[in-house]
Amino acid sequence: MTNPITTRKDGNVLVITSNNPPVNALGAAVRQGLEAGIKEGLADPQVEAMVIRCEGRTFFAGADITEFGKAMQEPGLPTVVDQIEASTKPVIAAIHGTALGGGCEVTLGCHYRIAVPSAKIGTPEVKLGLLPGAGGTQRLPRIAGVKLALEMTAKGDPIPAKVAQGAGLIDRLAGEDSLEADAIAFAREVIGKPLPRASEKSVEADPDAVAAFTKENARRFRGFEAPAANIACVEKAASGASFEEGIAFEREQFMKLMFGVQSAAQRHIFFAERKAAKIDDVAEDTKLRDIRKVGVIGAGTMGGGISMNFLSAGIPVTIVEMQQEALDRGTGTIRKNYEASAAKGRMKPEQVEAAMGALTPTLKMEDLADCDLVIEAVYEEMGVKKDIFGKLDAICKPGAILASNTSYLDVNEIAASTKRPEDVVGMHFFSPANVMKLLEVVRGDKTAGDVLATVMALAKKIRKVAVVAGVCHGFIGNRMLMPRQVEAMKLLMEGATPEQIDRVHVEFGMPMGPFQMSDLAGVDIGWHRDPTRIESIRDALAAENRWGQKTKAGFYDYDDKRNPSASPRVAEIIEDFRKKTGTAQHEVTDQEIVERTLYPMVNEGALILEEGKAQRASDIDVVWIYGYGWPVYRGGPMFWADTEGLPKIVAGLEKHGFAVAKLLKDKADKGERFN
Ligand code: 3H9
Repeated sequence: MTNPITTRKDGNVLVITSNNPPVNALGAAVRQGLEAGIKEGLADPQVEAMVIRCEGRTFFAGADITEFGKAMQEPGLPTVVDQIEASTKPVIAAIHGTALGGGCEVTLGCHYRIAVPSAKIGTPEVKLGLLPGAGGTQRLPRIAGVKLALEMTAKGDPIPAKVAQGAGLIDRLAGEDSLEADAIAFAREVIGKPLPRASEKSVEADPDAVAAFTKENARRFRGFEAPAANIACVEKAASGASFEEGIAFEREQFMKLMFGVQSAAQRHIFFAERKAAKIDDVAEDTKLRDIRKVGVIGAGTMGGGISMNFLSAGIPVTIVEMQQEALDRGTGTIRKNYEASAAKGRMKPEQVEAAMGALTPTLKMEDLADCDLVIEAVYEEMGVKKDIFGKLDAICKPGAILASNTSYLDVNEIAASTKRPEDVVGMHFFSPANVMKLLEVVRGDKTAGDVLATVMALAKKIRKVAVVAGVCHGFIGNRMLMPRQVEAMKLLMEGATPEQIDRVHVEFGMPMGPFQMSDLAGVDIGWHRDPTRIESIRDALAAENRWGQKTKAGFYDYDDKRNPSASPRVAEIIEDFRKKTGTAQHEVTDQEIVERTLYPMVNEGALILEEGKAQRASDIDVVWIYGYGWPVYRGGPMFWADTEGLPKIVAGLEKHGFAVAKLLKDKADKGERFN
């Protein structure tokens, strides 16, 4: 393997350059090279200062995550950072792209930092269930103060170079195209000056910062272990402890997190998300179709949300409705949503106008003739969808991609209503479509490889995480939701309450439980609309206009601020059904709820894999993390099953009389895992 680190002398400055594509991760060879580079600079009497820089698209994006969990090769990153800081000749970090995690820590070890204005700096370790373990939690508060150190470490979002400069994290901004030269010039300026070393600084006291920050973010951090560990490390730095004591504490916390289940789960999702973008039988270099203009059919909640994704990415959208009133309402909602973002400071007024200016509302399907991609987002009825696709076939230009936002229906049947089934694909967005990150890309039997590849690439452009699913009822996500909802209803009949079942799910880490979800989505979804026909608890609720949050009553009662409370009326309805059906009652434990609502999801996931409807178990995990809010620290249902132990899942399913999927049973018997 060639050495990723090279050095060259520019007069009295040694330039140490890393070239380790794609993101200059700080793997063993890079660390060894950096150590050698610093030694070379120190040993060479002609060298009076050093610059550390990177080739390629970014400065070091962090430690090499693929090395985690394996035996660490020397030198470790903390040692390298210490060596840099201890240098008796000034070392300057020259930053472009993103200096993240260990990359940020390398810069904190340097005596000075210069960055291009477009660069970002941050410590995202918390998103991997970790903390900056190469001195970052101790050096950051010493340089940037306790408040910013808490923000950066416990939340993990990078900050732009300009903001970092304001906080003292960046000493100087370089020209966008002259970083190396500017860094060398900067290095020459500081030769002979006293060396500022972060570890020698004291932390400015900020006594209330930790308590205030913890309180402010309690909701955001619920269930996660890493934020508290990051906070504890910064608190240690602010406690008056010596740098060495702080580092020892940081190390102890880091190792605890590193070998914990949560970090393993979060690292799994980091790679799973990236793997999901790869389609096993479609070549990575497949030529993509050009998508310059998108059409959306339907200006309802879904169609509007879908349109916003493209408008926000600067891709013009033509939106079609049947009636002027619905069209006006839909475009009005899009504007209102953008203006709300602007009011919160997330967009500039001119960006709102630019997005709205790229939207063409129309009542004529014919106006879709020049679109490169058309997404149908009308209600779920096969007849209506087939009619629309038949018309699109006649209207759209050759090569246009025709997509359906269906969440359940057979994409093959929809495709068969056109003469170009190879151009037809499912693009299942999740509501609210402008917010939720997941996109299920449904691959029909005849969908062309370049159509799939184009849609996957487009997903990245509109900042979605895309997962390929095969055609089956409900695809990956909704198909797995079904057994959960069915069992939740059965548990109600057997003695559980909606509050108990929802609480168990929320304590597990889900944003809401099955009944809270029903109330949010609408209890009347799929209802036959005959109030005299009452065959289920749902029918009874719907007949009484208990349609969920929108009518302020569903499985719960709601006040004007949509705060839920247990409903005595619902308890009566449930009791009535229990008696009517003569369902045997027993005390339902929280553990039984887990076994009967979550284990069947794993079982369904195994069936989906068996049938080839998902490419890999990690794709299923990605669907549930980004589409339904499965807690990322549990790594998705299939990863969670692995951590619980597959034999335990199988035993639980058998105990409750479920038919266990063959793949799940086989894996459990062989001691294998899904991931
Ligand atoms: C850390 O630093 C711990 C230290 O504090 C303590 C040590 C003691 N390692 O995302 P992309 C791969 S923890 C290994 O698609 P983008 C990635 O898997 C680390 N591989 O590109 C992908 O591979 P493939 C803290 C990595 O342009 C390829 O690079 N740092 C790493 O959309 C391209 O990635 C972080 O958490 C890595 N660190 O985004 C930063 N990073 O092509 C993590 C990426 O085979 N990285 N890869 O699928 C990122 O956030 C983004 O990758 C980045 C670029 C923003 C840099």
